[in-house]
Amino acid sequence: MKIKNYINQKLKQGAVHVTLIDPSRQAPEAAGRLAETAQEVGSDLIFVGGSTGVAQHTLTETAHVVKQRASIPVLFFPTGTDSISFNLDAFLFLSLLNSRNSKFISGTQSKISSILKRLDLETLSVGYILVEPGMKLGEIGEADLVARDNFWQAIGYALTAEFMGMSYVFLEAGNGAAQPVPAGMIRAVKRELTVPLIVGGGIRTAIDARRVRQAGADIVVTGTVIEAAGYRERLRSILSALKD
Ligand code: 1GP
Repeated sequence: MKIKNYINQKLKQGAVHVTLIDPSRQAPEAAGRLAETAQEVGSDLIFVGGSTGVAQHTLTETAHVVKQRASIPVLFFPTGTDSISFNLDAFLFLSLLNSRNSKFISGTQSKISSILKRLDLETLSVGYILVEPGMKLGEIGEADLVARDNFWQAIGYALTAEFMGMSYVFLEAGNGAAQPVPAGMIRAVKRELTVPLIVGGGIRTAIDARRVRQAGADIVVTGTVIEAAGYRERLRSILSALKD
């Protein structure tokens, strides 16, 4: 419960920001520097993962270096990959609720749950919902994407997650999406939920971040924004939009 408590404490103070580090996008050392910068500008958590087809050794090494360089919690984010990291602070136990393939809903999870139990690794259960455009994650996860104007379907999945006892609901537009999940959808889902709402995908600017936050996102995830030059300033402005 250590990480969950940490997040709860942070949520009492306002929005929580997560920096997603994709191990396939840079060398482990560079990932370590990104983690350090993320922490320095005020990110609350780091997710490592989210890549399609990252080699196990790259993931393990990246996780190791990121953990060394950052003192904020680092969580494993297991989307679209068979590689797994057990050496972080907690494990996002994600179920892709709108997948057509049961492997992504509970199949893969059932193969690793005993290991997680034996390792005594903290798990955070997340109802993961892919919204258009979904990007590569939508393809790999064989998702029946929620249409951007179908607020009722988004609410339906989000409440399903809550009624199933999941700790978080995650509305995901996909890594590298041109736009975030629509503000109207976030607002509609947030109105019905009691568990914290995570929103990610396509959030690149302070304006995006503020819009998503004001619509009701409790936890905001950004990834791509750190993958180009000038990322420190961009991240800083996103953080100030979220924390002011
Ligand atoms: C994590 O997929 C997101 O939830 C990250 O998306 O890379 O578009 O920020 P971006």
